[in-house]
Amino acid sequence: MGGMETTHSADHGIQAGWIWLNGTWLPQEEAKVSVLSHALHYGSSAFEGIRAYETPSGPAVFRLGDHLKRLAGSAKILRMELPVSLEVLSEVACEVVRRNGYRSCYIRPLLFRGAHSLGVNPLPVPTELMVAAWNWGAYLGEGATSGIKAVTSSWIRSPGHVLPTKSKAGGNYVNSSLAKADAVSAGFDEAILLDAEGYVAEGSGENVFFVRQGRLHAIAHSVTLIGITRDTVLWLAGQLGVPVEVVMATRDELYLADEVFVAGTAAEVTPLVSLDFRPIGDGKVGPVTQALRAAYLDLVRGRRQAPQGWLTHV
Ligand code: PPE
Repeated sequence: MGGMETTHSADHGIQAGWIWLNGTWLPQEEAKVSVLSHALHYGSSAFEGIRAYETPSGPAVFRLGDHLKRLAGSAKILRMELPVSLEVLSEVACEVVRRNGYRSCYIRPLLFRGAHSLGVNPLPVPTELMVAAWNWGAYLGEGATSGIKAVTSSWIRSPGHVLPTKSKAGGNYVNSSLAKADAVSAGFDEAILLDAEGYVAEGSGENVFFVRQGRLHAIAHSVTLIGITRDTVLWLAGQLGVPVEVVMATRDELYLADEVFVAGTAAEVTPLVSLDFRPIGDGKVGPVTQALRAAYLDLVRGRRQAPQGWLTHV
């Protein structure tokens, strides 16, 4: 810990190969937008983060339909129009995996207001759509298996009457980025943000869970993104016979928990071994987290029976 550069987070240099932009497949170097794009000036965009995994029957996208439904929801909240149907978008998401020859990858659809007119009013500006994919390893570094060190951020999760936290709006991520940058500069791997009332909200890019006396506690949605991984983890807990509660929690409830972990598409299931300089439990990855993480990785890789529609083979 200590230096400005110290972080377990991987260097996410992007090699995206073929990118789909407004209906055309382009090499990364040619997939460009104008510096006058509305989204660049005002954060008027919405995105998704989806993973495809290698399964015994070839690459498959995990919960593609649910991610695209959430993108449509983000668009609705932001009064943006999806330029193509979800069926077309679903096909493009599979094609971006095939065309780039990935066995597994991260898929990023991005809806954004392009270059038409500037000024805060977004309504005159048509929405554009891009889909790219790249290799994204462990989002939070080696800590994915050995556990990460997190810190409660001094940045507060934007309340729902400040920003629409149920949309994956580009602009919302100014909040996450501020928290993440401070955490990383202070030598931590991730930031946990509280809401305006002081309750635990979420990580900069994940939902938060904790375990106490064998019961899994998920944080209530309040001002958080409705995580698809969170939903998957709750389903898996049911499968594994782990009792579940959905709660509001203060930061000190996390200090007293036996286990704490964060979950998201990029982060998958990542254990916390310390929070705000306090070890979580005995400072090692706990058994419930371990079991859920293993079950999650089996599920996404087609090695555990998944509900209908969760795996889309490309
Ligand atoms: N909260 C936030 C703020 C968030 O960004 C994510 C995903 C989640 C919760 C979990 O959502 P889900 O992926 O549906 O389980 N964060 C995405 C972006 C990360 C990034 O750095 O970019 C992701 O994990 O893809």
